[in-house]
Amino acid sequence: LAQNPADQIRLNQVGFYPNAPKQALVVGKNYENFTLIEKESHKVVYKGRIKAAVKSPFSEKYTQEIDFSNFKKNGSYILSVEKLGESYPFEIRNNALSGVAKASIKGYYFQRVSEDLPEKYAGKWARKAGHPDTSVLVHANAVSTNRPEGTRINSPRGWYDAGDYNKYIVNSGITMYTLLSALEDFPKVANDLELNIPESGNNLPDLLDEILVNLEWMLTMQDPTDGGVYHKLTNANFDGMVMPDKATQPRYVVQKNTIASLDFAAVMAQASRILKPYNPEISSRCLTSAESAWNWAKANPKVFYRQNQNNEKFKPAITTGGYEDNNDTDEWFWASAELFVATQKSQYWEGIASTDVYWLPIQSWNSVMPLGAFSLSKARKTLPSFTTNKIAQIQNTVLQQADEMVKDLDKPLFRTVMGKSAKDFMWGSSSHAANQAMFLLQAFQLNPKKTYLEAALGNMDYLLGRNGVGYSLLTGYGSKYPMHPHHRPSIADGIDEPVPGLLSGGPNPGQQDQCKYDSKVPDESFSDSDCSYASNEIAINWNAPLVYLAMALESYYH
Ligand code: 9MR
Repeated sequence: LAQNPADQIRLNQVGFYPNAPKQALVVGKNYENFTLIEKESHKVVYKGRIKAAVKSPFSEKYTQEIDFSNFKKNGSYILSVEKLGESYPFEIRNNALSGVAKASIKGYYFQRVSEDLPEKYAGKWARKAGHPDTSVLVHANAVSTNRPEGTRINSPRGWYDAGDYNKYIVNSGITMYTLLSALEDFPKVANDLELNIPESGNNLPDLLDEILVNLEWMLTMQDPTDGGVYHKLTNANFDGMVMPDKATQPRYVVQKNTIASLDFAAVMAQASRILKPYNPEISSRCLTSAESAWNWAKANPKVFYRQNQNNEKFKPAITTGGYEDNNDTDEWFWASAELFVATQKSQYWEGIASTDVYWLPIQSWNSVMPLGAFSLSKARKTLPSFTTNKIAQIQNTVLQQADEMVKDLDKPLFRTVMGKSAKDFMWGSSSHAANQAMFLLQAFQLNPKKTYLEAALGNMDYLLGRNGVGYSLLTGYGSKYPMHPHHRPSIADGIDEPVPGLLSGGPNPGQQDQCKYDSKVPDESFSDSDCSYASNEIAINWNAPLVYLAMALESYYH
């Protein structure tokens, strides 16, 4: 079988920082020597031994590590493995990942709703505005006395969630948290990133301008008469594979519920804190909205969104993304944390004091306890002394888990935290890798151990090619990236290259779509085909931790 040697050398296909670890893997077990070659001159600039093979816990595959960390000279290079051949090219330079940071934020610009994307900003991916969302029906399952059946509301802008054209509050929750945190934690990097978006050149960082697009949409999803927040703004059914302006099905807001209201309250409270220095007026509007959403949740504490049950009672049936979540403990905790940090009112401390945080999952759209833990840890020095012990315990949990994550990193298949367990390969596994890294970076901010930072960098390498599929999972970046993501504009626009700066979901052995996969092995279960929504879609909550990670690395390693 003729194989491209570059596909057997798994490495970050974009770039390495001069003063950071530099590793690649070769798939196989008997390779011995490698050389580093300068791309232009084709001169050998460094030589080394390839390490002993590690067997995959998931298959019969072996990988061997190549380490060239000691080589620190800026330039463009390729690795050559004796008896195999050459890798894809990559760079070593300061700001090695600034392109990735910029592109992953610009990805949100390409997801904008209700707005033309002119060539000036969107290049060959220019397109017409889709979904004005100026006349959105209140669905039968969402009517109230103040908004009776037939009511229409104005809820424009925001970002399309993913490869589909709907807008979901729950998923906007963690997405906005993550982007706002990137702005809060790395303001200097944010200031330096020029995205070429319509707002570029105003006084705000482009990242903040982009965040405001979705923040303003979120604010319209709150019923001003009672503070409750709708679950999503959606079609009844997913659109066909058409451009946004050709997708004209009626739009609805559906059922206000507890979890959506709490996610909203958390984001708005966090935004009120972070936006204060930039725009005091929006900041105070966010806080008012946060508190009224919280009050709605208090008065309606167990209203869960259940799409199928709703469909039995209300027409039209809604069949788009569910984002259903059965457990509200973490949303209460997160909203309490953000509201307490923003106001220091004791009513918000109760939910924190009564929650044990002896263990934290990796954050995801339906698992937001860590977000509250991170915000409390960050704010600890500004909070009253009665909070000290509790927050110390929470911080301890973050640090202990980070210590667990970085243990024995010379043993897993990709020598990364990502992939230590087969469970890492779920729907949207790429975001899991980025979220693990973000978790480690929270630990790094609490206790600057190099191993945390280096492990976060390792997960970035995973995302950009040191993985089981040999793709850089970010469209437009690296030599081999997904060409056919499940992303309606990329499918319908007639342009070969997909819209750039979007993170593919990545390997998912669940294979919940009906597409052709070449492998069932967890780390290889990926299909670069546009039918594969289970392994090759893109989503706003997947790009966000990549933005955070890229900005963090730019900040620490620049
Ligand atoms: O990211 C979501 C994943 O965790 C779920 O397992 C999956 C199935 O419910 O849905 C994913 O979210 C999708 C959403 O429902 C609709 N827009 C596209 C999202 C990414 O696939």
